[in-house]
Amino acid sequence: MKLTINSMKTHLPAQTQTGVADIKPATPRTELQPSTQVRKAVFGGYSSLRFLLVLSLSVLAVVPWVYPQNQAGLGIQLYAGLSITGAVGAVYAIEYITDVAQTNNWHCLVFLQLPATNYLWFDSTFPATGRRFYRARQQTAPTNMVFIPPGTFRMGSPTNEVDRDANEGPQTAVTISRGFWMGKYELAQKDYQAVIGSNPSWFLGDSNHPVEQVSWNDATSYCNQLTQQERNAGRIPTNCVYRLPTEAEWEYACRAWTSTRFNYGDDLGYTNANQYEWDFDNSTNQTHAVGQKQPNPWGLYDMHGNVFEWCQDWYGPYLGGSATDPQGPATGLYRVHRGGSWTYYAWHCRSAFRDYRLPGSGYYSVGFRVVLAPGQP
Ligand SMILES: [Ca+2]
Repeated sequence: MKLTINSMKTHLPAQTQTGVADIKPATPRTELQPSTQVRKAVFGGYSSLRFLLVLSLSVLAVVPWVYPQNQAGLGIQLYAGLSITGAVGAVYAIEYITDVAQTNNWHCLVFLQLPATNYLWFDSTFPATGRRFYRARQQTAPTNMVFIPPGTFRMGSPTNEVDRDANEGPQTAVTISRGFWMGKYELAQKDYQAVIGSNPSWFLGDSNHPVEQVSWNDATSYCNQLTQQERNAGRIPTNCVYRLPTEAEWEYACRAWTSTRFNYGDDLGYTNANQYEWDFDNSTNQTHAVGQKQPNPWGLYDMHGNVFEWCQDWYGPYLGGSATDPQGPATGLYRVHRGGSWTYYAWHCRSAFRDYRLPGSGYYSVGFRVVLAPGQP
């Protein structure tokens, strides 16, 4: 594949070797802020990393999370990617447009957690032809959400796991290819009420309890309304969505790179369960305010117990082998919910335990938590 660059010459900084581009910054230059740096790049297609080392134009800019896009500098780079300089662990929204005249049409591709102070990111979704102009905007953590990094894990339980169910296998090697934000807590009644205007929960009195008796349809409707609300307020990147986690995302986040029965260990005698979960043995037959037990290694609370959590997927058997970003069956009768609940014994709150119900009905043992992730590019 040939990189297509039209016209022009530029005045190159001394440390660069070449640079030709027909792209100019879309808006006037502004002052850089020291805390965030953003580069834009444009390139016309590539077929190998070696070929990437040809040419690009990059624009240094500062674009905090909710600010309008502004830019702040111009430099020529020798790679067709996006070079980001920032603090290790900071999360950036990588966005692109295809037309610099349409700066209100940025599409979010990925949330990137910076692995090094200087990091070169490549767009693996780049089409065979065309152009993309990129920017990276540093994000502050959305309220009560934690960043879940991409990675690979073994979904399901091994056949020798104590108290496992048959539908937890065959284990599948799953890659979660893109990072996402996930609710630190099960969605509380007060949060549901704030968006929907009503509270269907059975256990009323403390709005910090998880919302329940929400059907899968109610949960997805909540996510859609929250997405619209936050987009209108400019608080989330363009085309990013709040949604339910896929079943794979849920288990990946629950496990937090653990492979034990629970994300705090195997606990074969269930002697430590009380520290981490509300289950039938300690719940006194009710839900409890979210976040009262110990979190998992990534800071997520109540992944074991309290209420089950609706997932995006239809229920179906695991396929084994390997999969990237699995979405579950294309259709089905039941929707998956995960994590066990106050109505179930501790062994049903294991990381691999699966359960499912009809999506049109609400249940007092089932709630949900949301994720924030890029939508369709
Ligand atoms: Ca739960």
